[in-house]
Amino acid sequence: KYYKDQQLSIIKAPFCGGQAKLGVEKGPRYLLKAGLESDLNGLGWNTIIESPLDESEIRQQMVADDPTDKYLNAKRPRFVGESNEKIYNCIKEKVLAFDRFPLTIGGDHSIGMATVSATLEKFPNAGLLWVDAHTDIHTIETTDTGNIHGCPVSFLLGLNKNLNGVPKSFDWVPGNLRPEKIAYIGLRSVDPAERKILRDLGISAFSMYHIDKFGINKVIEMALESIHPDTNGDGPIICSFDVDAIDPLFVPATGVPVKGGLTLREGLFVAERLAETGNLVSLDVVECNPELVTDGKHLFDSVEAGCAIARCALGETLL
Ligand code: 4U7
Ligand code: MN
Ligand code: MN
Ligand code: MN
Repeated sequence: KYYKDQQLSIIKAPFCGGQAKLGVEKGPRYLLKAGLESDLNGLGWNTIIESPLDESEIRQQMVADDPTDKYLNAKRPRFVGESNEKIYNCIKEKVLAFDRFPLTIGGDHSIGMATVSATLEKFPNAGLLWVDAHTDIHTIETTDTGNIHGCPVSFLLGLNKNLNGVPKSFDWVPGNLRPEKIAYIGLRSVDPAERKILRDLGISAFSMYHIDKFGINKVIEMALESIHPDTNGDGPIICSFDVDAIDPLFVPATGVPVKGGLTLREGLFVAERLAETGNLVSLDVVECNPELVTDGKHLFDSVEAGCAIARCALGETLL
């Protein structure tokens, strides 16, 4: 509906600076090695791969650990801001400018500030579905861990007003997403300061409690209605899917696992339901960290789940 004849770009976002654990920069390479591109070709998508960041350079920069790159409570703000600006420009200039669907594979979830910002410029009316165990809405002042992968939503909302210490790093972020356009699905780890932001801004949040109470289908319906209230849920949808929304039983290879999550089927159903709407305009699959496993089965399960999310959201089970 929103793009030319099944043209899609896979944007590799091998970034790890939004959190502390090495390895998440390997996510894109592992998802591709598992056959993601040919799977999507099999579904009829014409694909191009974009690489705005170099995996080994990112890893080296992470290991080198510049001690001056800190601001307020945030760790590595310049690294995060400058890397994300590259992802943002790539998606705008090489993907959306050519009416291609952006599928961004991470990488840590700080990249959501780039992917969502870019897509919103093309689809200003889009709603954002943030599928995650966490709300990722800390500001650089409220974050306790200092990990900016827990902050991208606050950047999208323009909540970080005091960026004087890192003036150039985030000046590309429009920060004009309206709180009414966001809905969360899968929550089960929300810090007190995040809870306050959610409540103050009246953001729609569907936790695991709501999924148990209403069922996943009803929750998705409620989430879509809340981001597009005037059209019964119909309108462009941006989905940023953190694999940790799914229970660590199914996706163990992720940086901040929280028990009690979506079953694999519930997670894939979210993706399938989005495909069914025909309204998906952008998808991120993030936070798969191939280094955080001890046995090969866990690695395979996690990478395969990441690929399956993308395939389902892009029509696999609709055929
Ligand atoms: B992810 C956390 F404290 N809230 O701020 C934080 F629990 O992108 C976790 O969803 C953030 O994986 C998780 O560090 C970020 C923590
Ligand atoms: Mn998460
Ligand atoms: Mn996240
Ligand atoms: Mn095992």
